[in-house]
Amino acid sequence: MQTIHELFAQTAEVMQGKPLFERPGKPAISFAETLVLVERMATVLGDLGVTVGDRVAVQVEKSPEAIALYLATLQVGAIYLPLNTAYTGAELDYFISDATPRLFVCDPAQVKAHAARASATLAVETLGANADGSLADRAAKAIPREDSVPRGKDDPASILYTSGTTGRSKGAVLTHGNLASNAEALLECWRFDANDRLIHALPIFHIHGLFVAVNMAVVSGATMVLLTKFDAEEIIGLMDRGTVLMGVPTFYTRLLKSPNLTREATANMRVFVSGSAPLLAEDHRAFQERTGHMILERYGMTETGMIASNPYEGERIPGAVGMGLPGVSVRIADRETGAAVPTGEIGLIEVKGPNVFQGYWNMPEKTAAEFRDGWFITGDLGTIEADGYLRIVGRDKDLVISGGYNVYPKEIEEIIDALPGVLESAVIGLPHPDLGEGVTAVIVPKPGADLDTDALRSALSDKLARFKQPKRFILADALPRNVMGKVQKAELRKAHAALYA
Ligand code: MLC
Ligand code: AMP
Repeated sequence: MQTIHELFAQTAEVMQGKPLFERPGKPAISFAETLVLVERMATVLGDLGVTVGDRVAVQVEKSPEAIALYLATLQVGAIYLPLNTAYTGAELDYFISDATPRLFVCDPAQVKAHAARASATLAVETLGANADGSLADRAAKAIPREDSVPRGKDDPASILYTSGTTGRSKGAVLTHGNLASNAEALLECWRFDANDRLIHALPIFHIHGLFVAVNMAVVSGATMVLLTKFDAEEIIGLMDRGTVLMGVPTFYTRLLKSPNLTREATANMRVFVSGSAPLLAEDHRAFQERTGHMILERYGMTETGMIASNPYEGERIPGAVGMGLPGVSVRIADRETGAAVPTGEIGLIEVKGPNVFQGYWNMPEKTAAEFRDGWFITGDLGTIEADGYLRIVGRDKDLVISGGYNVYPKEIEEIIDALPGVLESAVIGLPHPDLGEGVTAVIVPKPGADLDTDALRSALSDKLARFKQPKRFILADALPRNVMGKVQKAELRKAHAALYA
């Protein structure tokens, strides 16, 4: 098999001077230039002692150099570990102690906070959004390394942390085979090729922005218009030369708010892809009415990459996520017995295929618990109707998805419960007009305690990334429980459904 790095290098030889990266107000960077940058970074990684199987942890702003670092990590056979730029120092401590990386790359502005992490086994370097930082300086002087370390399909390429419903975050280990097979399936499915210009406004520390968007572009020879953050007007302005946009549902909710989103503005666009969270059927219909484009919704997960997609040709159904990608099998299983359920009935969505991850880093029991007869249990509830389309109807796992970011209530509840004056808490997702779901904490104070929501908010600020912090706090006398003593979150969601309306 060929790795994503090898596929990129091969494409770069063909594409040569064609732009891979375009950025507003900055010069374009071609495939050939990027290839040299990747090869220089590969030399630097070697100089820093990074060898096969070492982890390279990266918490940097989005830039072509950050993507080059990702590709260089694959080239030298190391394992790429991207981290959300919103993570706090406390959150980083855990990822670094669990993954024991050989190298940690952070933003130059953060180096003071992280310099003390450096040790005989961990190098700390910096990389900024403007090709600055110690790693960029080293790369500028390095001699390009052309050879790549041969890797097989089962060799690990990346670790992405995803929180669990119990306890600590788990590092999902994705292999070279996972990444390459998924990119190839998506290229075929969405007819994506070197003629495309992808408007890239997603972060590059999750599978959506990195293993879907970036991998597809670097392998196919497409050009990416790299934007540092989502800005509806900027994106609409770029559509006259763009062909593809990939986004979370919040992108589409926000685009629809602009009067400039019109049929004319989107005339050059070929396809709008949505995923990472449920797209509202009303947004789907409104987008079609306004632009004439049917958004193409797909379904994926960190542990599996992309699983299913509505067809490029053929009917795209609002509220459905389509069929399994080429080579990917999807089934609906009974929650208790694991037996396949009859057509149209609700059960757990389970997945098998070359896209499914190898397991959680150093957690064999947790890995085993999420597989049944070779099928990976997604924790999502769905149906496959007689039309063959998969529809996601809910979640068996306790998870909130806010603006496309996953937030695990358990992690937040544990931190809130440890605060003075708190008896217990329940964190829930409530319908939110912009983010899909708004993270909300229902808190029961200890008898006699006088809880102040501002104090609660500031107590969480250095412990949790901003997107995980509750948007609202609700004080309650007690939490609703069933006869087994389990907190009834569905009841809480019903009682407070209109909080953000
Ligand atoms: C930002 N904030 C959020 C947030 N994003 N809060 C909750 N949920 C979010 N998703 C915070 C900011 O820190 C800020 O806090 C405040 O909210 C307002 O910020 P903003 O300027 O409105 O946010 P913006 O930068 O516009 O970001 C919103 C967004 C972004 C939706 C564009 O969150 C985003 O890019 N989401 C994409 C996530 C993603 O890539 N998911 C893919 C996962 S892969 P304050 O208080 O400081 O002002 C996956 C698998 C699959 O799930 O299938 O793809
Ligand atoms: P993550 O763990 O961040 O990879 O998030 C994966 C989860 O996002 C899935 O298990 C689903 O719950 C959710 N998800 C992804 N795509 C969709 C979609 N199109 N519709 C509904 N939920 C989705």
